[in-house]
Amino acid sequence: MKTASIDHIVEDLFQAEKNVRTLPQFAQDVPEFNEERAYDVQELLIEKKCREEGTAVSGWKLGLTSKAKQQMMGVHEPSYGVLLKNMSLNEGETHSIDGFIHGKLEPELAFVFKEDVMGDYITAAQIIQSTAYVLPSFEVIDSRFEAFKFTLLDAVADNSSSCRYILGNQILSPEAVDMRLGGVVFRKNGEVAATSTLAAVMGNPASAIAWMANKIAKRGQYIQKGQVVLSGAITQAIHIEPGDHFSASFDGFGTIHASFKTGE
Ligand code: OOG
Ligand code: MG
Repeated sequence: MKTASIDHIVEDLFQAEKNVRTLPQFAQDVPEFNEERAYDVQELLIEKKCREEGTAVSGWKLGLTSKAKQQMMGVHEPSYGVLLKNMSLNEGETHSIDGFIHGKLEPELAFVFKEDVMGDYITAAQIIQSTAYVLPSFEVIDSRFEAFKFTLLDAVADNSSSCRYILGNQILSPEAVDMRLGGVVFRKNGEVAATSTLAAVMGNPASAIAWMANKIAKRGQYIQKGQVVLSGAITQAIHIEPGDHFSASFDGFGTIHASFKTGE
């Protein structure tokens, strides 16, 4: 596949996000487009965003790690993406949706690392051992593709629909959390929208992160000390409209909140 076409895809995805408009999905129409090329696009897109937006990498995100999300999107494999410092929002504030094309919100368990995690036979136990603390979070996802529809390769190129993330303020040691039975109640405007437990994320969110650690090792990358990793949505994602208030209560952690409006 020609470098020129890769560069073209990177530019289209960058401009779509910047100008808050959608693109048609492309992966099925580009000959020789495969998973490796899709992650090449993602890497170049992240480099461009760091350069042009004056930001830096803060961590990673997993996508499509739960059956609820896989069924919702019609994609049956997980993916990963990169988080940037300028994607981070403060918990409890009211956020503008003006920069989102068709943003959706999802509750996730976030991990913050106390050491580098390097290697290609990483286990869930090693992930837990290298984690400084875990905390509840929200991810705002926003696909740059029309009608939020894509194949796995489109979504990978689009940095796995990453948009913003919100970390809660209550932290726990990973050993203190039941990574399977820990319950989550996701509410929109006071009503229960979805309930689940942490096992929805590949049996255990730490296993999902181990999957990613092994996957990025193939590209010579690793989770670094201080980085945050979102382990993937525990429930389905819910469309955000101005005036919406969301909360997610996590067993043992309390509740995180996010509200949305139009305007700055
Ligand atoms: C892909 C990203 C999914 C998650 O947590 O499952 C994701 C998408 O559904 O747009 O972030
Ligand atoms: Mg997510």
